[in-house]
Amino acid sequence: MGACCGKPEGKGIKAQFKNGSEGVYVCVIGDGGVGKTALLQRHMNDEFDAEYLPTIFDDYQGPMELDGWSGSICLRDTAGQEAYDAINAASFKGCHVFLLCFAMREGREASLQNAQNKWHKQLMDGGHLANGAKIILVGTQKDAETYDGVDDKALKAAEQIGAAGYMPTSALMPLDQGGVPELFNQAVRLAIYED
Ligand SMILES: Nc1nc2c(ncn2[C@@H]2O[C@H](COP(=O)(O)OP(=O)(O)OP(=O)(O)O)[C@@H](O)[C@H]2O)c(=O)[nH]1
Ligand SMILES: [Mg+2]
Repeated sequence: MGACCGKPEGKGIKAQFKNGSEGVYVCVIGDGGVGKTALLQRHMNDEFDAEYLPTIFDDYQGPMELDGWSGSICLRDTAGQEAYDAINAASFKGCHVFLLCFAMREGREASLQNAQNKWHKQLMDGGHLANGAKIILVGTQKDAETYDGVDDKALKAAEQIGAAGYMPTSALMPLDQGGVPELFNQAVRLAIYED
């Protein structure tokens, strides 16, 4: 298993995404403070904000071009805080790809357990994976001091939940080092290409 990277060989674009007819919906989910909004900010604006402002929900829409395909992409930012579970469920609806985030930082081990138990369970229980939606397990904050065996644990978790792959990232690092463009490109590819 691996989620990286580049245009897949010999696969066509799904009919629903041809000619830009349907937009690609990508949703970031996971515990509060792991860095979901920071990933989106790095991806969209090439910016990083050290200040933590918890999200309730946010939607970003824009054009996207990849591998000669052009269409639109909608990025849905969700809340890690439990008080917003009901709003989150509305954001999960109809998404093609879930970026299921946990923090690789020392001291945030529980965020990987929650990715596997709490967040994946919410996707399953809500039927959000029923239409063939895909998951990438995303490690965030790889620039920080990380805990022992984080990559092995993440790979195992990714396999157990049937994720398409595991990608470690950093929103703090420059675009060409943090794995963020690769992550969003891979998310779009998972959505648009035939399996
Ligand atoms: N060092 C480092 N810090 C990060 C990174 N990503 C996010 N942070 C910091 O972690 C804190 C939380 O980031 P957010 O992106 O707001 O977290 P979130 O997952 O969106 O949190 P909620 O909206 O509450 O669910 C902020 O202070 C960020 O600056 C990263 O890649 N590296
Ligand atoms: Mg946020």
